[in-house]
Amino acid sequence: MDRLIDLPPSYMEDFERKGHICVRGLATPEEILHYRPAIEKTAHEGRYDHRPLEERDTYGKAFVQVHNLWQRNSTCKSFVFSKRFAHVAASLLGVDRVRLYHDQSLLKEPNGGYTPWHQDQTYWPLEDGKTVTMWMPLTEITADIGSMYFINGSHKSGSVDAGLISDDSHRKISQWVNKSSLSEETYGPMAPGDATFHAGWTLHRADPNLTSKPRPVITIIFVADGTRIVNPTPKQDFDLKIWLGGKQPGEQVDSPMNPLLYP
Ligand SMILES: O=C(O)CCC(=O)C(=O)O
Repeated sequence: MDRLIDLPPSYMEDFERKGHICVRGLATPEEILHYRPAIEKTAHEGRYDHRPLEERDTYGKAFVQVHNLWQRNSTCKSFVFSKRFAHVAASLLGVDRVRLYHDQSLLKEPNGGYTPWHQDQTYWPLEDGKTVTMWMPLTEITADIGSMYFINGSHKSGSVDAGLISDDSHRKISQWVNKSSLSEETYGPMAPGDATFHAGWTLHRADPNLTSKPRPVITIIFVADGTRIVNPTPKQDFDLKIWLGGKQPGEQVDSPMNPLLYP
C-alpha cells in the first residue's frame, strides 16, 4: 500500500474547482481481496446498533457505521495507514504532510435507506479547507446499491446551515441546491478499489441500496498537518471529545489519535 501514484495536475484542478474527484484503481483488486475480510470482520465486531432496519431513523437506516478500524485490527491499520492514499490526500489539499482525522466503515445494508444530503464539516471543529475524505467501496458499485452524488463547487460556499445528517438536512440542502446554479455529479459505476475524494464542505448524498447485497465502504478522513482546532459549535462538541485525543481549540491536530500518515 506504500507504492505511490502521482495524479495528473487536472485532478488537483478539478478538486479545487468542484470539491470532489474520483481516482479509479487507487487500490488494486488484489489489495482489496487481501484487506476486505479484515475490514468487514472488524466492522461486524464493532457494530453497536443491532436494531432491525425498520426501527431506526433515517441516519440509522443509511448505513452501519463503525469508527477507527485502525485501532481495532492491525490489518485494517496497515490499510488505513497506506502512504498511497495519504499521498493523494496531500496532493489534493496542496500540502506536504497529512494526518488521520478518523476512519470509518459505512456498510449500507440490503434495502438500506438513502444517505441524506449533508456537509461533513458540520461535525468537525477544524479550520476550513484542510480536510479531505476518501470514500472507497470494497464491492462493485452499481446504480442500485448506493453511489455518491456531489454538488459541484459547493465546498466554496462554506456551511449552508442544514444541520446534522437527517431528513431535515436533505430537505434544506435540496432547497439550497434548487436555488443555486450548481450542478450535481456522480461517478456512476465504481469498482472495488476506486475512490472518490471530497472536501469538508462539499454537499453530498448517496442513493438507497435497492439490492439484496451489502455495500461495504471504508472512508478515511485526512487533515492537513498543522491544522488548528477551532471553538466547537454545539454540533461539534462530540467530535472535539472523541477524535482529537484531548487537544483543545487553538491547538494543532497532532495527538496520537491523529497520526501523521504522509510522509
Ligand atoms: O456512504 C455513504 O452513504 C455516505 C458517505 C458519506 O457521507 C461520507 O463519506 O462523507
